[in-house]
Amino acid sequence: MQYAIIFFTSFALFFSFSARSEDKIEGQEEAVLTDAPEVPAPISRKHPTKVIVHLETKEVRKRMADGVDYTFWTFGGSVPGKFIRVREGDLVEFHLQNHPSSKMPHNIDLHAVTGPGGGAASSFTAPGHSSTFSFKTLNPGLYVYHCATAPVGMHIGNGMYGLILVEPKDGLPKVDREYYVMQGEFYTKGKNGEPGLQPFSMEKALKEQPDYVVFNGAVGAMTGDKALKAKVGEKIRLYVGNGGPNLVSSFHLIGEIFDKVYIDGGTKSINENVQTTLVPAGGSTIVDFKVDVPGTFIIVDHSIFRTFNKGSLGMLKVEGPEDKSLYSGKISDEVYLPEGSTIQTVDDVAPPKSVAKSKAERLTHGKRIYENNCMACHQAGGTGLAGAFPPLAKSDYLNADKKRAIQIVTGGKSGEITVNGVKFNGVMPAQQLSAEDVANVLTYVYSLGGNAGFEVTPADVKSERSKLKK
Ligand code: HEC
Ligand SMILES: [Cu+2]
Repeated sequence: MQYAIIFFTSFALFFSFSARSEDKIEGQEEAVLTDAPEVPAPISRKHPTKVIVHLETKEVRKRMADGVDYTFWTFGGSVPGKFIRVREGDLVEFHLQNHPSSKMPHNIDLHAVTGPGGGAASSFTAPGHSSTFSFKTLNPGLYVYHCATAPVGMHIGNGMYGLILVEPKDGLPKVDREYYVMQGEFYTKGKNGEPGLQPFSMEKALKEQPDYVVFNGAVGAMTGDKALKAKVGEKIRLYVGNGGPNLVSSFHLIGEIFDKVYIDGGTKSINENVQTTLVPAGGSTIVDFKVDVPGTFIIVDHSIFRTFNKGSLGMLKVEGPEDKSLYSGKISDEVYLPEGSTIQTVDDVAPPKSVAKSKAERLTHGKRIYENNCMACHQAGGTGLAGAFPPLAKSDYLNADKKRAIQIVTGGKSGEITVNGVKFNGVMPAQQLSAEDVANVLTYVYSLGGNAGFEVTPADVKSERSKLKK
């Protein structure tokens, strides 16, 4: 009996001790905060800790689009605000510092907080002041934070939002790269593209008619040199947020499929094989996907006018070897002419601008057509560009066969060719020119230094074109 009691108490002790050590806050650390598209490194810690966050609100003039500036209100100096990464069970000691140059008081409502206002009331901070409050991260997930100072819509509409990730105790599955992407829309006095410093338009915000819908705070924030990068075979994770203030995003990656979507940024409901996922205003999602083929993949809000007319377009550049068994690229382009239909010739669609009455006129018209249609690739004077575009001046290939030249201009050309002993292997697109224009441009090309000086007539072009269609 006595043994049994001793055994039972030690058993209970053991349990309460181990439970406590799991949840006990050990030590403290300063949070590493990052600007989009970077994400702080995953947490390797196996225990909760006290995490100290210093976040500064600042009103800054920055680029919205080329030639267009905006006074953004920010968490940390840019839109979206700094990415915060903590672990489930951590105690976050939050210091909100409002820069002395601010014109407005600001605060923060973190959707990860269990407590009134998500911290808003406790963090209301006048310019040149700093507020402190703390909270325990009870629920894992990806959460939006934003300013909640009146007028709330205006503070959010000026860019005051960001993401905080509360990693589950056991972490998230490992991936090769993680990025931070956050959508938001802006309402400006001037219409899209109107240059200068644009003020906020309350009228358009009320009507929910933004001039700009962007990822990471500006048109082109994730394009060209600033595109997200990856290598073939890697697993990518995007932490996606939507600051709104009004629009819901139809988040989509052209040419990829999300292998996993953590719906609404939660940790329980994971959907698989998703094309487009909704990200509500003030909400988030986490998407995982493996990149299998190289290329530039376009990140969009599939409410598509926003993408091509208002700015919500980003890029993911994937480098690595092609895999033609997964994606072939264009294999062929042939004439498609169902029985009974008539051919609409280029002459119907694009009639010649002017008809030449002599070879001399052909040459003047031809030069103009050359400058508008060919020079970008074949260069002024037809010199070509080493490694890319074959020369047209003094070209043995051109002079060898007039009919072939007509076919190339009207039908395009791909595959390897040798010009003056040098190999080229590019793609020349078929030129949408009338027979008259093709005749003029080729007559001009044949007149370039070192060439045969042939005259090409519209009749020659029509005859070659009819062969092309068979
Ligand atoms: C977008 C770039 C591009 C444009 C525009 C273009 N070409 Fe080309 N062209 C090429 C490339 C690339 C090749 C080589 C194709 C290959 O490797 O099979 C080529 C090949 C040719 C050739 C045969 C090679 C040679 O040196 O003789 C001719 C002739 C030619 N182009 C004429 C023209 C004319 C005339 C125009 C304008 C009406 C034109 N091209 C517009 C890219 C272009
Ligand atoms: Cu604010």
